[in-house]
Amino acid sequence: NTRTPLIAGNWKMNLDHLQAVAFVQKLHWTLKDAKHEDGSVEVAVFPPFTDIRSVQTLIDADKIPFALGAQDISAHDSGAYTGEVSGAFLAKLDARYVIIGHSERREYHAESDEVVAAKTKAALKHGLSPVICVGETAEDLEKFGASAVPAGQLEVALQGLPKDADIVVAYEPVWAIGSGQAATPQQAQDVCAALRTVIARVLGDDAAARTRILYGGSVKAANIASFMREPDVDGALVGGASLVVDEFAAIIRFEK
Ligand code: G2H
Repeated sequence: NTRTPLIAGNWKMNLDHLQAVAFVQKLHWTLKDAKHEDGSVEVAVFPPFTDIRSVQTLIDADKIPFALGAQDISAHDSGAYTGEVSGAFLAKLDARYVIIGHSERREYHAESDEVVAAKTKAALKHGLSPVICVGETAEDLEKFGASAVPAGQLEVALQGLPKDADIVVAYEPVWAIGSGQAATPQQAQDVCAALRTVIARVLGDDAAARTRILYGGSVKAANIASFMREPDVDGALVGGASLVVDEFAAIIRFEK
């Protein structure tokens, strides 16, 4: 396939803006001459909102080839929504991506599939590429198998999108997040293939062939290659391991 692998670092609520700048600078030095420089791998970092301006300034000044993303977005454009952040503001900071419906948002902020769908539309409206997160809990896995819940979540998120929508999908089994226990490459492949079928059904074959589907959940340097060998896994959404320069650099340098 012709999909460019995407290695995405979801920092969650870690690194203030000073730490963020130091981290990105160090990661860039560590990666000098790595393959992301020639565009064969795309690297994106997802800092907390308060860091985005600082990271953007650094990336811009030093011509660092990392894409920038946010961890959440408001479903609204502007107005009386205390504490929320508009996609319009993120776009002005050159953010290219936004994570939507991460399981931690679904769990701690009661984000429903409908909220995820509304935020997905808001992202696209402002020219951001939504990284739509789906995944099953341990309980879902036992009751329904691996694919049913994430496929259902994705189906709702994709309703009404244009066929050429620029989206990314992240499969993150909830039981594998931050647990140290990643899915097996075969499990990840099976669900990512099922998700690609959902994209084909809702948005068509071209969208399915073009859209990158990431695996997330305890990805580290030691297991990245095994996931990247799978035909329907186009990259990784990395949490804990994206906070350690050498570890994240090694993930970006994966060899199949
Ligand atoms: C899943 C993942 C990043 P971790 O949440 O989104 O985190 O790699 O720490 O399991």
